[in-house]
Amino acid sequence: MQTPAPKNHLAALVANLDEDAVLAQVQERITAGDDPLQIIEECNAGLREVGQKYESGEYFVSGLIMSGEIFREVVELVHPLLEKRTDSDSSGRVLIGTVSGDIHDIGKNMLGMLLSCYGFTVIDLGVDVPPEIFAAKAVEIKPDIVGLSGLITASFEKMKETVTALREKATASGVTFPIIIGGGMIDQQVCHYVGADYWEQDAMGGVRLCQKLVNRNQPAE
Ligand code: B12
Repeated sequence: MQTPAPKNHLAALVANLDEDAVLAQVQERITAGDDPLQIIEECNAGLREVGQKYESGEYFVSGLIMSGEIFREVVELVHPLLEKRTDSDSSGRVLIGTVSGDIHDIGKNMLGMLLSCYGFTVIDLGVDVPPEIFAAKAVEIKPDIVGLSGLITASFEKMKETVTALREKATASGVTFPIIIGGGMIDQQVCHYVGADYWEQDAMGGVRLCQKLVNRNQPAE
């Protein structure tokens, strides 16, 4: 269990869903020249606390949706600074989407926003994406990494179908990319079952994994 941050800290303001105070502090810190990624990390800590409050029954679904909205607004403020720091395609391209039959997208959107904050180009196929669309887009776009999101038990089967379709189409077209999966109930066992290469518990872990995978593909200097 994470220790809650002091009241006026950014993480605590996010955890308390204090939208105005969050945006005011972010704006102040941007003006003061604070590191934008530090701001994102603190907001991410606040989001984890929101998740815990939901699990403990203190927050309802509306709280989760609200926190996603606050995070989106923070990213909007911080993003221009990050764009200045990274050349547009420097970190690689990640194709993401929520698998067929599943419409949950708060977590996927967070992953997409965080990836773009860290300089990745994100192509988001949205929710309820059929396996054949995922596969066709992957072959067309040739991403460095494909990320599948799924929150409901029924998604496991669809993830398996999507991974199979991605691999078949990629092999036939001579394209390669690692497949990572994520979402609330994903673990090593699910990863093994669906045949993905990697899994991650949270979006920040997903960013770190993508950084590792892309660096592995860089030619040695
Ligand atoms: C919000 C929510 C909804 C909202 C979704 C709004 C939206 N736009 O997404 C609404 C109300 C629409 C909804 C609908 C339904 N829901 Co719902 N929902 C939830 C809830 C409460 C929170 C999910 C969420 O957004 N969490 C916050 C985000 C930030 O967390 P996250 O998604 O896990 O993402 C994090 C990580 O997992 C990771 N991540 C996510 N994706 C990926 C991908 C990659 C590649 C990586 C690296 C990381 C990553 O990054 C995020 C940040 O760290 C969960 C309960 C829960 N505890 O998860 C139930 C839950 C997922 N829902 C559930 C169900 C059953 C449904 C419905 C079927 C209900 C119904 N009877 O109609 C429908 C689904 C319809 C469908 N076909 O999809 C069940 C699933 C149970 C099961 N075993 O299948 C849950 C677990 C609730 C429960 N305890 O019963 N839901």
